[in-house]
Amino acid sequence: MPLNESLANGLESMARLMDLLGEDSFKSAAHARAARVIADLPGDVAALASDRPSLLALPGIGPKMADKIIEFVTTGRIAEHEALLSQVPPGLLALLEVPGLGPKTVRTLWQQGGVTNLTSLERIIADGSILALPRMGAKAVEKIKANLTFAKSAPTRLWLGRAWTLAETFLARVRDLPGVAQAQAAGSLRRGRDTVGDIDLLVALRPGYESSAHAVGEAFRGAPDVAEVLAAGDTKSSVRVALNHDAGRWKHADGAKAPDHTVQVDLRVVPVAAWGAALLYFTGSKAHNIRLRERALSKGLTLSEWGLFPHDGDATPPHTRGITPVAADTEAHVYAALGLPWIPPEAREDHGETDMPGPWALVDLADIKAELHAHTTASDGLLTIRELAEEAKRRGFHTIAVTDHSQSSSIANGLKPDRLRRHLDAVRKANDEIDGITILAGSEVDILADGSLDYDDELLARLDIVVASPHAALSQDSTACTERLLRAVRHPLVHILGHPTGRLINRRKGLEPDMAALIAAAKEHDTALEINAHWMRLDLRDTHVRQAMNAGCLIAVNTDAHAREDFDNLRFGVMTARRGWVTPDRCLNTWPATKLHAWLKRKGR
Ligand code: DGT
Ligand code: CA
Ligand code: CA
Ligand code: ZN
Repeated sequence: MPLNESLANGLESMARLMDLLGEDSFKSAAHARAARVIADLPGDVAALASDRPSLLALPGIGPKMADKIIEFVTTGRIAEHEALLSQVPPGLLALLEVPGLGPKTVRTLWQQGGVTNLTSLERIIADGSILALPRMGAKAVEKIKANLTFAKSAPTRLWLGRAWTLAETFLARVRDLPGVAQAQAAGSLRRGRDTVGDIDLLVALRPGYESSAHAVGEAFRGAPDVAEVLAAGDTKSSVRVALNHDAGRWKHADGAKAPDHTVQVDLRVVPVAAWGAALLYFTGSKAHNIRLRERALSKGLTLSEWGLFPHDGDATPPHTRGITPVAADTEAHVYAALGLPWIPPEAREDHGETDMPGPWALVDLADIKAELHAHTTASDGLLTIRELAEEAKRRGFHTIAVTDHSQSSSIANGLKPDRLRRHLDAVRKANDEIDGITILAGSEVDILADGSLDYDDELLARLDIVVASPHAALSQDSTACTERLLRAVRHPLVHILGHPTGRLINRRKGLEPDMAALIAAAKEHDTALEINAHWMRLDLRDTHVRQAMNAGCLIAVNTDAHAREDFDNLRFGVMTARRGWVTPDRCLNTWPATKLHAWLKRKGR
């Protein structure tokens, strides 16, 4: 829904600009909130805008906001937004993208230090004049410097979640064309890597439809946002796509329409008879492919993207000589002919997967029956307890945990103890009233810098579930953060360690604890480690998940839902779990309700 998205971006941008201009923080917060409400609308905002009362019925939309929304829908712009933009140097907005630079700091740098862009910021750091500004001690400046370096060296690999959505829009354009038997993503996207270098798509045509390749290529290259066509053959196309900045919940809308990221999308069109071999080849990884080719040779066979053929020593490729392949149509057939079970794409990294006897039974999206980390309007979520529960039920879950933020997370409207007590009552009441799902009363409690928790034990003991997560002090050194996280993992009332490192992909590194120590403690104290499924987080990351699996730990895959569509991120968490070879028995979210609830009750008691 592009109109909703551009309106939400516009309102979010207005909030940012107001912060930069030092305007009333309630006003800016109202715009940020309205942006999220619009972004979360299930329907088209244009329809709503023609009916003012229904617009006013939305949470957080007052008469003035309604006017702005109507203005945008009818004229495509908001005059106030443009007025705000004209007051702020455009280069300043890019500064907000630097991790650790909030609107307040950027405002000080601008108003008092004359900074208008990255270059002038670097200049006042280099000549030391930044130190004369308020709250700019040597330590704070060091941190800005480090973040600037990080921001500039940030890899251009694209987030898994963004790549997935983009791939879907391309696939949808070709999937239903005549003769198309298969259309699927391959490459690192199919393997579920947390970021992708480019997007590889594969289409198979039915026999007799070879000429359809032309139409497929045209539809592919005609996709919206294609900035450049790099290759335009019938069986091979390549384009460059311009992406507008959208970091979801961490979006720093910059108002500007200029894209800040481009990504290449490759398309191959193959005959359906070679689908399996082609999909296998283009899924990779390269290292996995090489392993399979070696295995083929050792069996007197040769493997290519065209199929698995007898190795006859002829240098001309067998598929061009009309030789019948031993296997080519499905991946399973190719693997079987190599004496292997079908290997899940997420495990194809040459990390020992070809030594496994199989069959593989990794955790699957359909296995997930519980969400154990979610926020409501009580803190920074968009859904009420009831809405959250209904959404979870609709998704087929037997359990949803309400885990709003704790008191120290003040920007996320964390709950003070007395407010938490009342919230717990409300959750328990909702649980009594709503059938078909268990609503757990919990908290996402902050792990403070010293490893203590943000509520006392008496209060924590009243909760059905405690997810303990680090949110602040994320540049702590490795020794300090290991101690900090260990304290939380050992705490008898903690069930799950939430997003353990606090990293935001392409944004901030997060903590770098001694993972082996953390994993050993998690195993010893029966504390589950979370894979936060948001594609900006994917934290734990795949390699740590594999370590945790090897050590016998329990894993939780949670979406950390703040809005309805956040539940869709679950697949990215599951892919990360599969990359760590997580089996359903070790993933809390797949357990039957009775087993899960018993485990939660047993812990710490
Ligand atoms: P990326 O795009 O950097 O995130 O990683 P991939 O794995 O998607 O790599 P990409 O896009 O270069 O190639 C897609 C797949 O095609 C790759 O996973 C395996 C296959 N492939 C590409 N080049 C080679 C090659 O030189 N040898 C072999 N065996 N396979 C290759
Ligand atoms: Ca790729
Ligand atoms: Ca590629
Ligand atoms: Zn959190």
